[in-house]
Parts: sequence; structure tokens; C-alpha cells
Amino acid sequence: MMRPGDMDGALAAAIAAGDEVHGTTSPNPPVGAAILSADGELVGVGGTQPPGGPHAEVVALAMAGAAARGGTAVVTLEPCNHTGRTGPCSHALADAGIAAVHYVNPDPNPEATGGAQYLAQRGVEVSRIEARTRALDAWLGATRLGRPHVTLKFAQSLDGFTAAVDGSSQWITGEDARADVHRDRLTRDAIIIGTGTALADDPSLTARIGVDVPAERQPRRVVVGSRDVSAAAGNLVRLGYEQYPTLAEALDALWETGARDVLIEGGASLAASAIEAGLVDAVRAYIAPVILGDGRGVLHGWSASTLVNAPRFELGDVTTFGADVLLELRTA
Ligand code: AOF
Ligand code: ZN
Repeated sequence: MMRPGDMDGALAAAIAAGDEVHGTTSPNPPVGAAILSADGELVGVGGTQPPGGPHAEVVALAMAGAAARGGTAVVTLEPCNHTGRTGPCSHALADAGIAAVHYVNPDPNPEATGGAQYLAQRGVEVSRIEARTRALDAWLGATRLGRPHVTLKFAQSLDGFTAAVDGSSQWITGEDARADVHRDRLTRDAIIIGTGTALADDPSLTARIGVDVPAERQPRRVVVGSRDVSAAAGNLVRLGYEQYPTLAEALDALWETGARDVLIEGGASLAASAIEAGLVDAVRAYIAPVILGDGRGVLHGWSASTLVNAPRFELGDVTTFGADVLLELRTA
């Protein structure tokens, strides 16, 4: 017998499984799935495997084995109904004898959608459920836009500066916020900077977890601009980077090669051109409790001429890291 809390547990497990694979699945979405047996036991959990590998439902079904018969599947995305690199999950669920499927987001990919309808035709009880599935945000946005979903990240003083008048910027935010930046990089397909930042900072743009341990999987490092950075950017040369003359060209090339979720990390000129071109879908603003009075702004080279023309964002999550605050925003 299913108990009232079983569905909540399965949904939480499915969302966690999607979070777990976030950053490893592009161009596919990081989906999570969980299977409850007929008597409400959590018998299978899985996340989408890297492209070409099994989808989340298939991983969860394999774990559940015979216990899936008569059971319930909870999935963060509508099960696919097509044969792409792998077979249709809708068929796999029905063939395994699953009696009910609850999914959070419909699949916006016209080639893959239709799983809900197929399952209903096979006599499976199908319903949509409400839940926050953060790991799918960028993929859903990118699929709708037909280009990579772009997040602009910056760290600023309370009064909106990223560096003091003398250029000093290390470290505006504290250690916990910086650790979060590294954790966040792991979920991205590419990190983009301008040539100015490449030349001035020679950043490594790696995702380090804990005490400077290089993560096994690293996002692609991308430099935008036409200046030659190879002489000054030793870290990037050592680790490998791609360069494109403009942001639009970078996004085209990234989309074509499978990137769906990209992060712009500066500098101010690139941030300005991204805003000006309407290419910023989300903002990740770390705000430190420090006042600089003057210095370098977050953007350089563009300004809203008047308040009514200023791009506005919708507030999402607000998180504190030590003394700093992270605002996550998206285009309204
Ligand atoms: C699911 N479960 O875990 C994922 C789905 O080329 P393929 O065969 O890997 O299919 C990719 C498409 O399948 C992708 O664009 C998206 O619409 C869907 N992804 N569907 O049922 C999953 N990752
Ligand atoms: Zn599938």
C-alpha cells in the first residue's frame, strides 16, 4: 500500500538525481527519475547519463527490476517518446508494467515530446505535478530560445562596484561565496570571459571543490574578443580554451557543439555587450557588505539611457554565504 509521504519522497529523490547529473548531460537535459513499487517502496532512482547513455527512467527501471511492475514513476521531465540516441522512455516504462507516471515539466523538444499521451494510451495513469526543478531551468530555456541559456555572474560591493579605484578586487566576497562559485561552475557547459579579463587576470576558470582540488569534469573555457591573448593568458593556454570574435559567434558555436548552459564571468565590457544584445537570461549577483564609493562598475560601455529603458529582472532565490548574499534573477 502506498502511504501519503511516499510520493513526496520519490519526487525529492527524482529531483536530487537530476541535480546529481547537472553539468554532465548536455545537449541532453539533466533529468531525474524515481520508481515506487506497488506497495510504495522506493525501488529505483536514476539520472540522465552522458549523451548516448541511458535516460533517467531507464537507469531507474534497471535498478527497480521486477519491483517496477504495478509501480509508480516520478520524473522531472515528460518521458521521451522518440528513438534518438536511445529508445523511447515511454515504451520502457509501459513495458516494465509501470501503472502511474507523474512528471514535472512537459518536454519542449518537438522530436521527443508525446510520452505522456503514449503512456495514457497504454492505460498508464499520467499526471503533471508541480515542483521546482532547478537543474532543468537552463536546458528548458535554451531549448525554447534555440541558443545556449546565458547566466551573467558577478561579485559586487553594496554600492555596485566590482573593484576599488586602484583596481583591487581580490576578494570582495568571502570564502563561502567563492566556494559557491566553484560549485556552480561544475554545473555549466562553458565559462565565457572577454579578452580584457583574459589578459588582465589570466584566470584558470576551473571548478575547484574544497581546498583547490581540480574537479574531474571541467566546463569549456571560452574567450570572446579579437585580441590575441595567448602571450598573457598562461593558465588558459595550459588548460585549453576556445576563442571567438563576438559573443553571438561564441553562442552559435557553443550551441552547435552541444552547450546549453553557459556562464559569463566578466569582464565589464563583455557583460555590457551581453546586456545590450539582450543575451542575458539569468543573473547571479554576489553582494558583499562593503562600500567602495567609486571604482569599476559591473558593466562598462553600455548604460540604460533612462530608467524606463533599463532591463529588469525577476527575483528568484536569495541565499546567504557567510556575510555575503547571492541574488539569483532571471529576465522577466
Ligand atoms: C527522457 N529522459 O532522462 C532525458 C530525456 O538523443 P537522445 O535519445 O538521448 O534524446 C534526447 C532528447 O530526449 C532530449 O532532447 C530531450 O527531449 C529528451 N531527454 N528524456 O525521457 C531523460 N534526458
Ligand atoms: Zn527518454
